Parts: sequence; C-alpha cells; structure tokens
Amino acid sequence: MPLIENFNPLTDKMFQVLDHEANVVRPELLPKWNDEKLREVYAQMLFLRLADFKLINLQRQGRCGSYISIEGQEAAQLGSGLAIEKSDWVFPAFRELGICYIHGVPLEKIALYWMGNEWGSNYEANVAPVSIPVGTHPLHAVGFAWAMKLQKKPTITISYFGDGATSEGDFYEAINFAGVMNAPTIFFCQNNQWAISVPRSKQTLAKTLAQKAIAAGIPGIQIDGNDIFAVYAATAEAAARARAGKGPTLIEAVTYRFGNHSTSDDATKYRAKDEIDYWRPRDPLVRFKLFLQKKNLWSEEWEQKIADEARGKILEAAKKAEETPRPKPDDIFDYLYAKPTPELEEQKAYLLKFL
Ligand SMILES: Cc1ncc(C[n+]2csc(CCOP(=O)(O)OP(=O)(O)O)c2C)c(N)n1
Ligand SMILES: [Mg+2]
Repeated sequence: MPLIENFNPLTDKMFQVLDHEANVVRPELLPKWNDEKLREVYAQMLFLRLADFKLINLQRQGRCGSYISIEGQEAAQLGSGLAIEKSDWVFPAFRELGICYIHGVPLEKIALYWMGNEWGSNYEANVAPVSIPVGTHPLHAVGFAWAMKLQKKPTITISYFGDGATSEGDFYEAINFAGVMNAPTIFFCQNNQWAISVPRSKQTLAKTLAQKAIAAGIPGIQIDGNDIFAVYAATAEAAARARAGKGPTLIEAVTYRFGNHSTSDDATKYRAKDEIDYWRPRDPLVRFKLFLQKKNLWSEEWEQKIADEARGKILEAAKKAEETPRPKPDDIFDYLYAKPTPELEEQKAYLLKFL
C-alpha cells in the first residue's frame, strides 16, 4: 500500500520505521540493505557528525568565516540523499552539509564555501548553490523539475528548507505551482523546531507542516526525521512517484537542531536546557547505533576505527581548503554572466587600475 498517498497529515501519527528505542515498527519498510551496507551508512552518518564538529572548530579558531551546523539532522539529510539518484538535482538551503556531501560535493569545497571562498561553489555534483535567502529556492527546484518534465527527462529535483521557510510566501507559490504543473519534485522540510530564536509553536497555528500540502492539492507526509529508515522509505517513494509522473510531495521531517542557529548565535539566550535533554536520546546517531547493537553489528573498537578514518579524511579536506588560493578581487566581474556586459568590463578595468 503506498505510504504517501494514504497518509493524512491532519490526523495520522508521524511515520516511523524505528521507534525511539530503535525497535522496528514497520519491518516491511526497512531498506533492503545487508549488514555491510548498514554499517557503511552508519559510518557515513558518523562522518557527517565529525565533519560538522570540525567546521565549527575551524570557525572558532578563526580559520573559517562562519558555519551553520547540521548536528541532529544527519539522518534527514543522509537518508534522503541515499534515496535519490546522483543524476537528480538538489536545491539546498544553508544548513545542508549532509545532503551536499552525500550528493557528491567534496568536503573541501563545502569548507571552502564557509571560508568565504566562492570557489567552494564550483563543483561537478548536481547541487545548486547554497540559498541563504530563506525559502526562495524551492521555486527554483520546481522550475527545474518542470523543465525536466518538458524535456521528458527522468531527472527529479529535491529542495531542502527549514520549518521557518514554510511561513514564506515563496514556499506557498512553490508548492502551488508544483501541483499545477505536476512537477517531478520533492519538498524536503527539515522541521528542526526553530527558526533562529523563533520556536515552531510561534511560527504557525498549523498542527503539522506537512498539512500545508493540502491547500496545494499535493500529498504531504510527516516523518520522524531522526529515523534514517523512515526518511529513506518516504523519500524513495516520493522520488518514485515523481519519476512516474505522479507529481510533487511535501515531506516534513521532524528533527532537532542541537547546536546554535549559526556560529554567530548563542541559543542559550532563548532555549531551555530541558528541551535539549528531551532530544538528546532522540539523536539520529544514537538511534542508528542502538539498532546496530541489537543486530550485533556495532562494537567500541569498530566505532573507534571508523571515527579515526573519518577524522583523517576530514583533516585532509580542511587542509586542501586552506591551501586553496583566495579568489582574485576581479573574479566578481568574470563570473557574474557568461559574457560580461560593457558596463562590467568598464568597472573591472576601473577596479584593476585602482588596485
Ligand atoms: C528571506 C530571509 N529572511 C530572513 C533571513 C534571516 N534568516 C536566516 S536563517 C533564518 C531562520 C530560518 O529558519 P528555518 O527555515 O527553520 O531553517 P533553519 O535555520 O532552522 O535550518 C532567518 C530568519 C534570511 N536569510 N532570508
Ligand atoms: Mg528551523
């Protein structure tokens, strides 16, 4: 029975495959992964956690301008990333280390971006540039998906955005237009409970964010975003629907932002410690580890080994990023348009003369 079409976002309970204690509650929806694959995916999740910590440290050491942490959101990004094809297009917001990396952006490029070096946005992967304006890029994903449909290509798109973004006008335009055009796209909302210092409860009276899909006439499903298997199952089905010409899906992945909003923020000013205590046991990495432990697939030594391997790779990426030359000041003129306008040429000449 299709999961998405039968989900009622007004009344149904958040979809889980694993409950909070890592018991399998929907065995038929577990991905068909063998033990080796399960361990590989866990190692990827740990890698993301450690890469995230490293970027925060680089910022604290003054080696990186700013950074926006994904701690707590690894399952949402990894699970969805594994459920789409590398030929599909990802439209990220700013808190997206996980999906960008999993979809093929090298870690050194991600680090470079946060070091303020625009060459960090220059890569081969099908990942659009980071969108800092909140909620504008789901529209780009819809337009791209519509173009793919017109060209009869099997490519789909997926946009990532937060709970806060669902209060933006652009979001409603995007889901509405996607519905009308039957665009092959997925709206992947990571409801991490906060839009900087504004809690989810003060953003909207809507009971779920998934129910916003109803107004656009498209399916919406609320899932446990800290349950990697729920994320994988829902995204895989949404992707299959899109590819089969059944149109867009809104996924609300319920998760939690453990860290500050960004490295410029101090969440202790507005967030009670109890709340973090509530979410700590719900950490996606903790849940995945519990699941592996129950299957006898986890040990202290193995965790140590994969963590060491991850740290080695992360250090190498950070080193590469730091050794990359800074952009030239006149790069801003060269990369704005494919062919610079006469005005830009004039401004560039002026700048070079000035320098
Ligand atoms: C259009 C726009 N308005 C305001 C901001 C400032 N701003 C940056 S992040 C943010 C909150 C976003 O919250 P949410 O969508 O839940 O994403 P999260 O940061 O939690 O991942 C705001 C208001 C912005 N970048 N763009
Ligand atoms: Mg948020």
